[in-house]
Amino acid sequence: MSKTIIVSNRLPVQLQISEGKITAIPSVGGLATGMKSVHSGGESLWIGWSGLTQEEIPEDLVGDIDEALAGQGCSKVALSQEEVDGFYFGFSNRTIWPLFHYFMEYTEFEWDFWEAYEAVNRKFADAILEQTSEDDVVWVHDYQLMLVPEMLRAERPGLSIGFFLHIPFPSYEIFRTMPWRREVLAGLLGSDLIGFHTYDYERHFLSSVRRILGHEVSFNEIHLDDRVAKVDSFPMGIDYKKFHEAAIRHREMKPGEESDLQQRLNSHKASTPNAKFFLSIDRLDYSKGIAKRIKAFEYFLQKYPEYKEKVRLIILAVPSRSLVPQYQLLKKEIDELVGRINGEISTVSWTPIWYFYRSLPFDNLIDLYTTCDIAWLTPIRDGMNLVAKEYIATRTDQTGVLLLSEMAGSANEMHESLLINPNNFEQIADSLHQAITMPVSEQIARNAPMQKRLERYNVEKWARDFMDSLKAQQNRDYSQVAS
Ligand code: ADQ
Repeated sequence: MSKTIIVSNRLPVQLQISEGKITAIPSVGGLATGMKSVHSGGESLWIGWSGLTQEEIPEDLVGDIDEALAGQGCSKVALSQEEVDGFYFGFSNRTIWPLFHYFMEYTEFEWDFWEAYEAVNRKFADAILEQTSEDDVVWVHDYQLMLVPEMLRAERPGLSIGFFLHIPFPSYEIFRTMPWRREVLAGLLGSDLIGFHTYDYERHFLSSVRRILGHEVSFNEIHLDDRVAKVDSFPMGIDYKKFHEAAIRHREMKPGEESDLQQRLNSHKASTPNAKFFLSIDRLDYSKGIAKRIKAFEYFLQKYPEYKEKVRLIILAVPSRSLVPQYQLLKKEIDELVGRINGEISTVSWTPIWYFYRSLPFDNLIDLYTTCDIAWLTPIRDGMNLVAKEYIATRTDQTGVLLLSEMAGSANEMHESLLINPNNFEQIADSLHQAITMPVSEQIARNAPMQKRLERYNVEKWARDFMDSLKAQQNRDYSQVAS
């Protein structure tokens, strides 16, 4: 029987070892959250790195770990600290991530990083080949593994291979600056199907393939020597039901059942009845524009001083890639900005910014989504942005306002939100004012169609659409394509 192999840099569980015991903690992040509902039970195998380096795993626990992972349908690729440094903290997060998010000034082109990236992609490919037979379907995820499809194709030409990129694919002018542009494109073209969140990313990719590799491209198909690779957009959805139903349960909670966070939010709401809460949730990443958002908040209070003591910005930033220098600098910048602004404009009864630098349990996310009047999600670049979708899914009475960046992939599907350019402080300040004063009827009129769309195009449908398209591609008769 053919099986589906999901491949990603990180497995959907995180292993921690303490006092000789192994604990598996669910991972935070778009991919882990999204694919959870797809990877259920024994019909698929998920291959990836466990999050622990070989040096961190005591030899006598290797067997226990493999067994624990196998129980969850997972199999690990073992990586050394040196490999993780070069491949993950190096090429993935200091070359590809900034380049693909248009942060040229942060992009480092280091040969050592590239060599580590190639070697680790090879390790992944070998691990996949070991567990796969010719009639299996392999779905490779994201920018850390762009060479894997071609490595698999070279060894097993008949394999059905799909690839999905979770981040933007940049324009040709940006992409072509990379010394290894040909290798990366060739790596991706080992796939039968290459998926992106939006049509724009797809277009950028096709343009690079045509101009850099010179392949013939017709519509969304790339003609290779012996086969055709298809490119398409699959905007990723969320587990709508999970978020919506959690919000319904949250609404039905009786006093006393609420979390500490919810009680604190309630008491602040009660003390200032007309106050509005703005919510900002992201991984702490420069692409998310958190520092800019804080500066825009300061500007908003200068332009609309009547909102002093009546609004509060709640920032939840999840620690991320804290070994990469750029992220350490950003953390420092945000700490300082929050400290300065709170120091300058707080009053005895009002702290304008609440800042949490941590990952929160799911129930607390629901507390925040359901309590905050305005979600302010304005990344500078974002492949999709699932938080925007999660916020709308939890608004069971359909109130609430979403302020969303035009630069997020999700803006394509959420055009009823207040779309803003994250660099335009005037527009942001005016949109916040519009959000605060928006009549409930308008909030509902905007949110209702978005909810419907999110419910229909949920993460299961996303995965199904991708898999169906991959299977259709596999069954194509190339003799007809060639004629
Ligand atoms: P991310 O950059 O991680 O994902 P995003 O799409 O917003 O960004 O997903 C974040 C996920 O983490 C959400 O599901 C959210 O619920 C969860 N989360 C956020 N803050 C949390 C907290 N404090 N505690 C617990 N959970 C938290 C990448 C790309 C995105 C793309 C996704 C999926 O960068 O553009 O949308 O992959 O493809």
